[in-house]
Amino acid sequence: MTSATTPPTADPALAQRSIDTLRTLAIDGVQAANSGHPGMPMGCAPIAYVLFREVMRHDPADPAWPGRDRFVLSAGHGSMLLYASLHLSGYERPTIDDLRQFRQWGSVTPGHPESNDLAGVETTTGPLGQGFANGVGMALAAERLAAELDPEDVGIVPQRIYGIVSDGDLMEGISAEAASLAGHLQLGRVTYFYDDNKITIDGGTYKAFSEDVLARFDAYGWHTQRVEDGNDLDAIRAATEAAQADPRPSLIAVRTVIGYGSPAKAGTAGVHGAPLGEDEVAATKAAYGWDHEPFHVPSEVRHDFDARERGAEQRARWHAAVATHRSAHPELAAEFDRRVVRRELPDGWEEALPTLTGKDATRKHSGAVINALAPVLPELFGGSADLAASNNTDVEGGGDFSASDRRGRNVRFGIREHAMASMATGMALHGGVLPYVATFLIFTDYCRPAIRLASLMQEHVIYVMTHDSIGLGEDGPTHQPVEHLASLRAIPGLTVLRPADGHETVAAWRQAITHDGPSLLALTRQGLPDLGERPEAPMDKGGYVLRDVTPSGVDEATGPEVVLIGTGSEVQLCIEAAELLAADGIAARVVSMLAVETFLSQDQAYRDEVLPPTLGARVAVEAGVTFGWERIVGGRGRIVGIDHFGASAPAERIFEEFGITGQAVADAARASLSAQG
Ligand SMILES: Cc1ncc(C[n+]2csc(CCOP(=O)(O)OP(=O)(O)O)c2C)c(N)n1
Ligand SMILES: [Mg+2]
Repeated sequence: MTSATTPPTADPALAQRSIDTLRTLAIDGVQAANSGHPGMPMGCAPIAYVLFREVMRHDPADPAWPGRDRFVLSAGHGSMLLYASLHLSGYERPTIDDLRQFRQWGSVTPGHPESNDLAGVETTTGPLGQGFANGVGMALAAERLAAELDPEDVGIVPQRIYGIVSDGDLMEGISAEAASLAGHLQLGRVTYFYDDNKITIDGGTYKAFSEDVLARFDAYGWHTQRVEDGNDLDAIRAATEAAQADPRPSLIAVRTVIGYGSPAKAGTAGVHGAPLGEDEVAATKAAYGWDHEPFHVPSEVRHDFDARERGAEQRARWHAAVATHRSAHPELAAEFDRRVVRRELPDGWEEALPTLTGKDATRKHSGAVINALAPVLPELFGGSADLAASNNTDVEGGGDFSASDRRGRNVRFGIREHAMASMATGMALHGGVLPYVATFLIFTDYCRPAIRLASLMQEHVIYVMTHDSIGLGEDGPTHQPVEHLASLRAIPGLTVLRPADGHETVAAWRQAITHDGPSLLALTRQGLPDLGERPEAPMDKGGYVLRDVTPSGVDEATGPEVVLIGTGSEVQLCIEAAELLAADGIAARVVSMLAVETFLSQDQAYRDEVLPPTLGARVAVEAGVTFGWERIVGGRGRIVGIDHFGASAPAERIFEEFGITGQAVADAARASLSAQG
């Protein structure tokens, strides 16, 4: 794993002008937008210069080249630093006009970097700490991929992960989780520069942050260094080289000055997140010896910074390594091509999907799916936050991924849900692996910021969340999710799947694997009955008619009078209720709503077929808050749910006490029928 570095420019004055160009572009972008964060780019410009100009292997002509180094701006508020660096490196976008459009409607230069807007932005950042953990996930994916597909280290996975992290990033708990795991797993591809400027929004870090950060990272098993002067390019270069040479992940604390160069504002919180103002812009540019119109890029700076020629060479070297690898290991090369270059699933993988019958917990069915798919989908790579046996996520016989075994299939994330979820996003962004991560559904609260960002980015992550209701029983209300399904469904772009038996669990996994976005599986602890063989295709529509139950003596063609809609463990209650109703001569339809979002995205005709508009009598049942089900049941409908916390007792008793029963569903159906106009 070598990092080709480009020699520094021979003229230190030119390097200085390049750095000042980064600074002035950031100043001008923020000034033009009349909002944004100039201070961090002004302080960190030398770090970005050394990284983009000398250290990183990247090619502006092919920003997604798989062997490139990844740059993560964890302190996403410093977005103009990234945009200016990409521009000066020679990326097609952002253009100078794009920089002028900073933070404007429809621009590729939004307030915080968004990975889907602009090539070269490796991940969407802004919520502090997330980028830190994303980068650790990228390194994890790279390690596994290299061990799996490049056993002789020919160099087809040479990438390293560089990042800039701020005080805020290192105060956030998620970075502690991710750093702890990165140290434990010795993810030496990670090199983070800590923007040690001793300032946050509320003022000096002395107010709230006084630990010895490097001692903390030493204790995590990181290689740590200090650069005393953030403008000392040679010191930054030397620290980078030392970081590359060390097998541990690296943190380089660089003593910087926020708003460097601003006579009135440097070193103060005032320059963190507000334009300098015209007078101070002028004073700052004078201090740099900069006498140009806004957004000016001197031609010699363009030439100095331009990464295209060396990027093309670096990429050519990578292609040569890929060719060497291909002749030595054609099968591994084909696999690399499929997973990393084409990013496709293997032909025929679906044939490995099992048929799961019989009564069992959906978490167990899910474990069976994972193990059936593991041999045919080697990219499926993940694990649990210390609940593997409960979540049923282990690939049996797959071994553990560890510092000494990079081929291990199961990741032991430890009790670090937040970092786990964020690392999964990084793994997906990296490519070549299809990450799945697991914990109890209740602890999606600990994952939520990362799930939200994965949804914003539409990254392909599978969350396996078990123990999905009061049905987990004795552990009680601290462990029983109530509001979680509703709150997860409220996240745009996240598909929440709650299968009702083995057949639906298989369908849910198939959908999660084929859907190029995040999916969350909500699975039971308790056993659920097999609802019978049935075609799979309707399950893909999210909600479908499971059964129409017609009372004896009634013509089937008459159709149902009431629709009972359930998810997961409550679908069986709908069937029970339908039978009770049938005994009273009422025809009921049972709809299984495997994924509400997917159902709602179907065309009107299909939705009307499942839920005929003429049928106002409807009941939805789910062992969680009723919030959101109004959308499905409408004004005359009834909702059977739990709008309060759970309780500690055997599961059956809790369902009974809280009125989540077939009888309650049948009663609600009668109430809905009589409420009809
Ligand atoms: C999780 C999260 N909390 C709060 C914020 C709002 N915020 C943006 S930057 C920042 C802290 C600024 O301090 P630092 O990270 O040191 O950046 P600097 O001011 O040095 O650029 C805060 C609180 C955020 N972006 N993310
Ligand atoms: Mg700071």
